[in-house]
Amino acid sequence: MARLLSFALLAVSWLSLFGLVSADAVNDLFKKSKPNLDAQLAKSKTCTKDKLEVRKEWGDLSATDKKAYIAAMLCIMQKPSKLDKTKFPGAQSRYDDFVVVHMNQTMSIHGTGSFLTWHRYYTWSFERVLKEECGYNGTQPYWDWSKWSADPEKSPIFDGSDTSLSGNGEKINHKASAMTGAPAGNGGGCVKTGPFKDMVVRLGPVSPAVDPAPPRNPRTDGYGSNPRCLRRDISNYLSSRYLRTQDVLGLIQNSRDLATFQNVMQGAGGFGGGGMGVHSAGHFTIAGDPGGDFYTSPNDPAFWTHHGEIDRVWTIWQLQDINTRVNIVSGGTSMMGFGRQQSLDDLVDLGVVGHKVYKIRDLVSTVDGPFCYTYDT
Ligand SMILES: *[C@@H]1O[C@H](CO)[C@@H](O)[C@H](O)[C@H]1NC(C)=O
Ligand SMILES: *[C@@H]1O[C@H](CO)[C@@H](O)[C@H](O)[C@H]1NC(C)=O
Ligand SMILES: [Cu+2]
Repeated sequence: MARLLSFALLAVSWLSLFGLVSADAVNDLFKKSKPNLDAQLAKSKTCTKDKLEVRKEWGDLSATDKKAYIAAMLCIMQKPSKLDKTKFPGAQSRYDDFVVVHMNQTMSIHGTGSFLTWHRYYTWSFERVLKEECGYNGTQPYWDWSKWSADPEKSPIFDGSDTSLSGNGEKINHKASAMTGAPAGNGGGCVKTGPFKDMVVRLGPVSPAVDPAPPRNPRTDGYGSNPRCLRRDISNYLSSRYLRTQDVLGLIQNSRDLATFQNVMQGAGGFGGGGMGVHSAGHFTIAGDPGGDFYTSPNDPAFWTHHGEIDRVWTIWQLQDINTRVNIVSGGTSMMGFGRQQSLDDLVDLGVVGHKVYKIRDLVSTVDGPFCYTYDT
């Protein structure tokens, strides 16, 4: 009996050592915590089960649903900006408004206490604008990185079909990324396939991380109009190392507190030393311009599915213990922990793309405050 038990334990540790976790492991964790979602709903002041919206993985949407999301995104790219044209000449569409708001606040929303809540509200606001200004009926889809981590170019998000968010950039000769150390990917040039092949990127660059460098913006703040193509440099180099099921599972299971969770998620070093957090790994799997630019990354149409997944992973982490993991904030007001510690009463203001200024405490739960959504399992 004891021998059997130790054999079983040995088998388990070998399995995790080799990363042979079930592909459904993260989903299983989510399923097991569903009673906690019900408990959250029972306490919610604003959201009820019958109003609850469900966000799905891109690959699980029907072709019709995918096309509706794509059409709504193309629609807000045609609607006029609500920003002052003299201050933000590069912001010509409603979509661009989102990019400007992210550029403007970049230094206070990454590596800070507001990172998770800010990006939750930001992604939700994008979904809301698609609905309210372009008649979209669906929810914000997410990119389950792990499902496609072996070959992201084959994923339904990046396969270049008319139900994708466009494919890789054209393959051009270029240097390895100075930012991540990843070798040159399979693209690097302009995206020439799928619904966003004719998209015009105008804002930035601000901190370009691609070779060859994009043309410089006419203004030092990056808000000038700098029309150019959408570029990507997708490869499996980062995804096959840092976005596998065991990477996401490890992030959720090994992060005992919020500071650890958000630092590892965004950090240079994952658990087990070295490596890269899932947040950076996702962004630099898309890479290119603006995808690999810290400031202007929302200008790539795949940004929202990436941040949908960031939000989903945080949601699953929160649901493991709703008494200690929801009503909290951790981190400072400026990047890398400088500035004062943030509090739940700090404000999150999305300007022209938000509909209200919220406190961080209003944005910590997906089923309270302005939110009433969850993720499929
Ligand atoms: C940029 O940020 C400042 C300070 O947070 C804010 O006052 C201003 O309204 C922001 N501008 C835009 C366009 O979001
Ligand atoms: C959204 O749903 C409404 C009501 O069901 C319908 O009338 C409308 O055509 C739908 N819009 C889109 C873009 O599918
Ligand atoms: Cu961001």
